Amino acid sequence: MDMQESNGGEELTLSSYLAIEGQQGSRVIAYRRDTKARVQLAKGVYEIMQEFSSPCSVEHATRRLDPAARGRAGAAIQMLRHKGFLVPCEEKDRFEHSVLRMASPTLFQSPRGNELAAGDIAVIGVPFDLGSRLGTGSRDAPEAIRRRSFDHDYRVDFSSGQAIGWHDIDHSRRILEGVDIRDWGDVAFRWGECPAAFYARVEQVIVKIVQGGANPVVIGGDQSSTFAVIKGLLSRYGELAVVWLDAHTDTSQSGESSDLHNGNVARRILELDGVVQVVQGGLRGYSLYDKIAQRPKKQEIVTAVELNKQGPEALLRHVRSDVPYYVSLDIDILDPAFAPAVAGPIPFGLTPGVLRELITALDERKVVVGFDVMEVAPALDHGITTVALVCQLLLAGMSAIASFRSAVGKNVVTSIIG
Ligand SMILES: [Mn+2]
Repeated sequence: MDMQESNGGEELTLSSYLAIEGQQGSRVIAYRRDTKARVQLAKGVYEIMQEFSSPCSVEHATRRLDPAARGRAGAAIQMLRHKGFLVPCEEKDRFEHSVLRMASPTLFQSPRGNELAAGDIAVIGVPFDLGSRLGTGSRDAPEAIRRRSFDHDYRVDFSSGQAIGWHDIDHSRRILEGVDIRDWGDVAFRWGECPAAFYARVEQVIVKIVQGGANPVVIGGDQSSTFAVIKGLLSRYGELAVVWLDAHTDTSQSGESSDLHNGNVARRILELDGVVQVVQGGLRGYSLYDKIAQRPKKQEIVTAVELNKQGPEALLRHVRSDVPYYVSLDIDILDPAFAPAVAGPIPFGLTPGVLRELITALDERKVVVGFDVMEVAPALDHGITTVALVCQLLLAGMSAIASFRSAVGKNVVTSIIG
């Protein structure tokens, strides 16, 4: 393991959430109370961890070890960092005063991320639903989804420190292998502040994520925040196209033109100069006016019937290969029978299988630079029907981002920043 990679000069210390549970034979059981990550540590690894009882740089700790133990130290420290057992000293204070709040547990029990350790894919929660015209409740989604996500816990190979990913049975492939997923926590929301202040913070976090070389996965909240996410991404990519998966077009003209809510957010996004195209899929049902006839040139619409009948190709034929895509998923694209946890259910929706095949088809195109799942209102769920589904959709979306990253190569992505 290259010591440069783990930033040898930085001081690390033991997480304050660390608990040593006991010993099993020659192994020590370590547990993180917040993320519920439990790891069996070989005695040698445990001894390396103890070097950080008081803050210490990796270089310094390694030097204090037996020469025989030094060779394995890099990989062991990397693994301890991934699991969050070792944390940078300044991390605790930074979160206190920052735009983010720590999430506990993290999504898939992945390690925490921040500006110094952005990861490849950065997860953020947006527990905000004051932009919803239909009803509140999606503010609870980030926590509910993270809590449910333990079914698919993020694991790293013990010796290499690399993520082992997940096996996709239906497509006989391994996804997200070696991909560093980091949960940055929730964008901080303060009661009483004006929504614009919150959206500004969302944008700021996205800018930090892309500056760190990572790509974002966002868990809403209502879909109004997607506007801020896209503005943040434009700071890096300059031009973006959007796949908007939703039962509604979200292009309402009512109210002040400067307003932002989940009923007009797609129109506000269409108005952004850097957005070259918005392909909307999933529209259906009866509405007062014809939403398709009077649409701007860069808005494409694919109905739920077309998607259910023709599959992903109905939407994919509009997707270009020369521009990066952001995928925004309003969970009400699904039929309410499958995803009941929505404020505005509309029948005749997509089946989960069709939605997943659509995301997988986008994955194959290698164009997805960011992904969100919005509008899940856990209080309306039937048990865990919707949140369990969302956990799997998040894996599919992350895989699409990883495919883009591996196709472009990390260095090339960096050069896009300029
Ligand atoms: Mn929507």
